[in-house]
Amino acid sequence: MGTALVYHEDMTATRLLWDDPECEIERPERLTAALDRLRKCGLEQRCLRLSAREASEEELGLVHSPEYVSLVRETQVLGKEELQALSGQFDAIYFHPSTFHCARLAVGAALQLVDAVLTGVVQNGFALVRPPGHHSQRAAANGFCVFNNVAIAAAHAKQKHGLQRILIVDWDVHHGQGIQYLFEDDPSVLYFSWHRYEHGRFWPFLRESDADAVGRGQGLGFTVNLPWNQVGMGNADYVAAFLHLLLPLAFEFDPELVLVSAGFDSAIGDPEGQMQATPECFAHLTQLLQVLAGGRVCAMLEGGYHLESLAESVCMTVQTLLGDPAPPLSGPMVPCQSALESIQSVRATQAPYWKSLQLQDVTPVPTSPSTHSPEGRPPPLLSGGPVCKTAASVLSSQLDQLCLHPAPPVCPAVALTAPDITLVLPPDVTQQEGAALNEETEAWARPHESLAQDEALTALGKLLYLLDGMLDGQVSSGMVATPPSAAAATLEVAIQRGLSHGAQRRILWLNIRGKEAAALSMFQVSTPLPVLTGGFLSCILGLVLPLAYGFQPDLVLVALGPAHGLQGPHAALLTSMLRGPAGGRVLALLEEDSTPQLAGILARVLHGEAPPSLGPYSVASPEDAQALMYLRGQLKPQWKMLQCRPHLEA
Ligand code: Q9C
Ligand code: ZN
Repeated sequence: MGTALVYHEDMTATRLLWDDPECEIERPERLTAALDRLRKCGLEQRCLRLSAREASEEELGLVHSPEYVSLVRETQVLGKEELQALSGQFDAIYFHPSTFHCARLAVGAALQLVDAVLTGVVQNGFALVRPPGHHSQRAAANGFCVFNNVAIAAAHAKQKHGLQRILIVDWDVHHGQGIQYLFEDDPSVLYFSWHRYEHGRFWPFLRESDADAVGRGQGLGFTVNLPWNQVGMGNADYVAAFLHLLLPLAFEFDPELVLVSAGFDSAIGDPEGQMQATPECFAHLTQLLQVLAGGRVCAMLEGGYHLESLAESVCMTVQTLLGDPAPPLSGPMVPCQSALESIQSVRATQAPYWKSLQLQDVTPVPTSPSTHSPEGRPPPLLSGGPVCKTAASVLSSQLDQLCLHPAPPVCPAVALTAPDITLVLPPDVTQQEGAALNEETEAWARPHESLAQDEALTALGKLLYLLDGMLDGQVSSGMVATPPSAAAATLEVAIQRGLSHGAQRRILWLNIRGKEAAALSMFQVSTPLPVLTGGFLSCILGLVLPLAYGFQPDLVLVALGPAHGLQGPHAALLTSMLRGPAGGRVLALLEEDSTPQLAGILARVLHGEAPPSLGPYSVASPEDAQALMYLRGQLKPQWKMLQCRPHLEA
């Protein structure tokens, strides 16, 4: 199942016919620049191209009044003076004789995309459209938007496809107040928008763009506004907003479809947004959304006025929809204080409506955890104790030393409590899978008794071959199965090999194998991995991913031991999400008695396929929540991506 790209050249027709400095940035080149770049990068060719159709008036009527549709229809025959006069009746709007046609194509493109995804023609897609839609209201054009493309697509998904839960993620830098108004009392549409707000001093200057607008009636809690009160928000701020706010709610909501109001005026260089997030960030945001709704993600273009930044960001989004790994993020992964203030304020405002926000950070971090440590006292920080006795005992002294380094190359973070190898390789190297048993493998194996048997040696050879391929950039991700008796030694060799490969490497090692000795240091974290969906997700979103995004590893090693205790969908979700911070370089190490189904599901997510939905949300147990809160509290000073509130109370 592929990715659709919906477009029609006619949408370049509408343009500003008079002088208006506010409106001149919304120009035809926005579409041609994006499309040219998609072609140059070979991305357009990889998509299923769909030509946009015009939406019918009945479809427009799903959200707009008949009078308003007539008003726009009649602009087709107006002269320039009349168009300008009519445009003046709205805020930041220009009409052109082609506006009605273009705006109907934009809506039609959104509808075709939703239909293609919901009928299983494609997995996901992007609608390259103008005019944009998210400011448009039932009876008003606004902010360059004529018809509300995304809102009509959501109404259509409900009406024609019977969907009951649709998530709209509006990452445009402006508040999509049009979408908010249209769904504010509707609990079947969860609307999330972040936007430049500056305490109300930025367009559209609305009180209802602030964090305390949460919807009304049945829709209470289904409007989520994240106002940015400063410009300059960057990659760390956007990723933190997703991990600590949007994703907990989104998993709890469990959408059947994700619609993205994909405006790129929130990217670096944009004159409207004045933000700092790089185009790669949109690859990460896309990837983070693809774990929802079984990967059914439909992105529709909204704003984005810096042509280079827009084009590159569109490419990043489409490339990620196609399943490619997201490029690493640049810059320090440290959210700014203003971003944390905003995130914390929305979390507090929304907490009454969402279980996933409760029990987390609503009380001060306890000084003594009740359940975490077997001895009933907190494990000592920087104890340097082994993460896992079997696998890590030999490494622990080495790790202790590494902990002293300012940029330690190993982060064996988060020791959370197949028959032959399945390789995820580009087609041209798949054939060589058995070729790696050589002298070097034997040399690595020699110190380990458990690696003496042929079977273990063969697995090690394959692992080393894969590891080299990943670190050289020829292989994106991989999976290896080892005999259980050789697992610990194989893991150790993998880490040492990874560290000794070329320049300094950072490896994030997740060792998931059941009960562990409690251990906690800046670079060793051990915690039970909760099995309830809520506890599992808070552990992944609140601990594992922030650590991983903060650490920015060159490689993630996920070792699933015999007692890993994870259900297939949980393991798939974790593996899939770990591709993000590692540029896709995830190596899964399975012990051979793992089920073939698990190997299959992991192979698919490592390939870029969406993990299956986890299904209905079940809340974390108080013990799991407490243990997590304690760990986060201990690690927050060093790992800034764990923070989701400013540190004034510290
Ligand atoms: N300098 C979209 O991005 N002008 N619309 C704001 C502040 C209106 C933006 C002026 C911006 C409309 C879809
Ligand atoms: Zn915008």
